[in-house]
Amino acid sequence: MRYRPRLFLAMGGVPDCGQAEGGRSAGGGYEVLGGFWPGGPLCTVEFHHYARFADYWLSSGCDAGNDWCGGADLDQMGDVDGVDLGLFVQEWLYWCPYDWPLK
Ligand SMILES: [Ca+2]
Repeated sequence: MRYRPRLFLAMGGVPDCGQAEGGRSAGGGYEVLGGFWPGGPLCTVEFHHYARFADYWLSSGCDAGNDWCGGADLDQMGDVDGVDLGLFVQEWLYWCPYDWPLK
C-alpha cells in the first residue's frame, strides 16, 4: 500500500500532521509534515476523490500498469471492492494522506 491510512495510527504507526506536499521530518517517534502554506495546495478527501473512486468500483485486474485502477485499489490487492471503500471512508473529509493515490 503506497499511502498510509489513518488506521495505520490505530495499529501503532507513527503519527503525522501538516500538509503532505510540504516535505517531512521525523524523530523521537513522531513525523511532521513540514509544509504549512497559507492558501497553499490544501487537499481534503472529498467528493471529487469519491467520484474517481466510483469510476473504478468493482474493477479487477488492477496493477502498477494501470496505476492500481487509477488509485482506487487502495490496498493494491488487484481489485476495487468493499475493503477499498472501507479504507476510503476512513479518510473522508480529512487531509489527504501522504501519497494519496486519488489526488
Ligand atoms: Ca483493493
